[in-house]
Amino acid sequence: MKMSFRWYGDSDPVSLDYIRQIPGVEQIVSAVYDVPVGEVWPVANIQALKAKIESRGLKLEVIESVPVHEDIKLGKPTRDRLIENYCQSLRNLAQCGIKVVCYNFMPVFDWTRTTLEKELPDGSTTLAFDMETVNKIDPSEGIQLPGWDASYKPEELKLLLAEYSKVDEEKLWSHLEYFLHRVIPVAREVGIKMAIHPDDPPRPIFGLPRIVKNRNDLARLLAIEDTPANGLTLCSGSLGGDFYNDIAAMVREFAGQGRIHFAHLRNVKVNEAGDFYETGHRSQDGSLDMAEIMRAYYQAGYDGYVRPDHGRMIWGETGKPGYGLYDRALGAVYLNGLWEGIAKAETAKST
Ligand code: DNO
Repeated sequence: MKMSFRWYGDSDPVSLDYIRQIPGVEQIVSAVYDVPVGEVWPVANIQALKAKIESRGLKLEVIESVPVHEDIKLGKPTRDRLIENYCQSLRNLAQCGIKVVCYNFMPVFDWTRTTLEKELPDGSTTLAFDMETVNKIDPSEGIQLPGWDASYKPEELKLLLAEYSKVDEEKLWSHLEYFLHRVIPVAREVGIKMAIHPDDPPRPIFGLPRIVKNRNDLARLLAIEDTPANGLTLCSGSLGGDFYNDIAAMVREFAGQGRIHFAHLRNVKVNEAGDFYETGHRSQDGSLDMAEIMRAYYQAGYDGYVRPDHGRMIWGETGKPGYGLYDRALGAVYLNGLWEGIAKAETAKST
C-alpha cells in the first residue's frame, strides 16, 4: 500500500515540511482549489501543485476531489457541457501523472457533522454526528459545518434544496449513471481510476437523497460501468457510520475484485441508531476492528493508496476540523505498524 496524507494547499496550517517528517508518508493527496466547480482544471495549475509537492520530496498521484457540479447531480440540461469539462480535467490530470481521482455524488452537502468539538474523556476534541440534532437544523439558514460549501448564499441554498425536492433516490441513481457512462470511458482511455467516496453519514439528511451508503449500493455502482476505471474510495469511517455495515467484508469483496483504489482509514464509535463520534485510529478506540480491516486489505493483495483519515484535536492543536497534524500523523504510524505486523505474520504463515 502507498501511505498518503491530505494537504489543503498553501492555506493549510499543516505544511508540506511537517508532513514529510511523518515516517512512512510518501504521497500527498490534494486538489486545485482555485478553479470554480464545473470549470476545467488547467494543466498549468495542476503542474504548479505537483511541482510544489515534489520540491519537498513527496509525490502527487491522487486527487481529492474533482467536485461534481450540482447541475450534473440534478440532471439539468447544462450537464453535458459540465461533464465535458470534467472529462477535460481528467485528461489534463492524466497528462500530469495523476492516477486516481476521488469524487462524491452527495447532493449539496459533503460530509456533515453536528458537533466539531465534542470533548472526549482524555480532553481531546472530536467530530460527532447525531440524527436528532440534524433533524432540528434548517440547512437554508446557512449553518457552518465542515463539509459544507460556504459559497452558497442562503437564498441560493433555498433554491437548490427546492430543486432537489424533485430528485428521489432512483432519479439520483439515473443521474449518476448518465455521468459515469460518459466519464468512465474517458478515464479508462487516459489511465485514471475514478474512486467514488461514500456518503457521510451514510443516510439521507435534510430530506436529500443519498445513494452510496452500504455494500449493495457499492455493488450497484460498480456494475454501472464494470471496469476498474470505475472504482471506490473505501472510507471506513463514513461507511462505519452505519452500525450494520461490515467494512472488512466490503474490503475483501471489492479489493478482491480490484475495485478499491483509495482507502480512507479511521475509526468511529457508533450506536445502532447511527449516531457516532470519531475516535483515535486504533481498534481499541472505536467500534471498527481496524486490524481486521487492514488484514482484509493485505490478504486481498491491496497495493493502492491509503490515508489516515480525520484525527481528533490533541496537544492543544487548533485548525481545520478533523485535519490537524498530530492525530493524523499518529494514525499513519499506527496503520503502517499494523501493516508491517500483518505482513510479517502472513509471510511466516506461508513459509
Ligand atoms: C472528509 C472527506 C470528504 C471527501 C469527499 C470526496 O473528510 O473524506 O470531504 O474528500 O467527500 O469527494
